[in-house]
Amino acid sequence: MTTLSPENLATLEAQSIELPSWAFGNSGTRFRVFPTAGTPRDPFEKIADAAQVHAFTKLAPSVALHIPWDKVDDYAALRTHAENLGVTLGTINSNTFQDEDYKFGALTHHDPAIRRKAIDHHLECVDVMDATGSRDLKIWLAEGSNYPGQNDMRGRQDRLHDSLQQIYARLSDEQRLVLEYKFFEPAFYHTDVPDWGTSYAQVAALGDRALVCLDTGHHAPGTNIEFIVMQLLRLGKLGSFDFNSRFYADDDLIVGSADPFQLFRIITEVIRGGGLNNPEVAFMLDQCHNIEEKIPGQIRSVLNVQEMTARALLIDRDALTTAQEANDVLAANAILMDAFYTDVRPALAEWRESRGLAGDPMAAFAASGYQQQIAADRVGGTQAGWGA
Ligand code: RM4
Ligand code: MN
Repeated sequence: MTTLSPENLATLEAQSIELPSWAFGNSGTRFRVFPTAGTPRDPFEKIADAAQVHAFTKLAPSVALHIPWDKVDDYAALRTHAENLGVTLGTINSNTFQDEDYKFGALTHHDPAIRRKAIDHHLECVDVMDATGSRDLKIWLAEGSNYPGQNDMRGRQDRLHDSLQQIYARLSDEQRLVLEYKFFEPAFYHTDVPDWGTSYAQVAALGDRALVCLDTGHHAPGTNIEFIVMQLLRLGKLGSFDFNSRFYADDDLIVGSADPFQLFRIITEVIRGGGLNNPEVAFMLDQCHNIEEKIPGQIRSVLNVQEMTARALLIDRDALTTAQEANDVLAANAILMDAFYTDVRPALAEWRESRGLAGDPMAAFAASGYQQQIAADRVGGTQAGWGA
């Protein structure tokens, strides 16, 4: 059996992955949202489900919230509830993609009243962050146009800068703004923050506490995502990951399911660039479980990240550098592939048991009875963003 060195195990023990509250709600495609038994009825129940993932894996100590989906009257109570369950509240996600007023833009809108409303929504998100103790405000904008000539792209970029500046000015010294990019959808002709370069240009103009969020599902097919990871780390501007995987568009499938090798390559660059277990680089999931069970879906996800991290830690860096500098193409590639093809699952299971965890968290959760309990207790829950 492959063994993991004490140094590698210490690294793995320190790993933490933030869960998205929305992963626990019902979601679907634009065709149908299939409900599941036991779906949370409010944000408190979403946190309870997320805490299960952490209890069985010790990998997911925080939960990201989405406003207004996770709006509550008393954020201090939500925070205490989370802490009592052994997790904390993490990144606050703004939402300017479901309001009639934002049909033609929000932070980029040419109408000052609508732009003001969108900025105010973000200021309200920072109020929430103050109450929840969250560090990061994550902004993803559904803004753009569908037809050439529809909008003045330059004007929108200028207004975006102004809007972001007003939001950034509201942050405390400990808080950060992360700007997520996505190459298309819901707009199909142009998107206002389509790529890492645009996100970088916008956040660089704000200051040190503004960084880029890289969602692994937000690139054109064939994009070398690990190159972008390398570059953002090199520039000190990689603030966070939204992990998920995709076959076609923004599929939001379980991370590492569509292309485990891509996840391995990304984590390899994270390690190379000093981004692993670095508080400056948040690991988060951004996924939806449309047809599979949600809590096991999240458990599978964090285990996939852990497994690929363990494999990437196995790369013999010294041998790799030697091979690279000797221009030994095949040897260098073989060193990487040896690590990738190593099955670390038995070693991870043994290590989990040595820490008092179940060797197989998926099986342990299934045997715990939690799923049956929530299916019986929670009737009519839809807590989700879409089609609820
Ligand atoms: C977007 C984007 C955001 C997420 C929403 C739900 O596509 O990835 O990160 O907050 O979906
Ligand atoms: Mn995302």
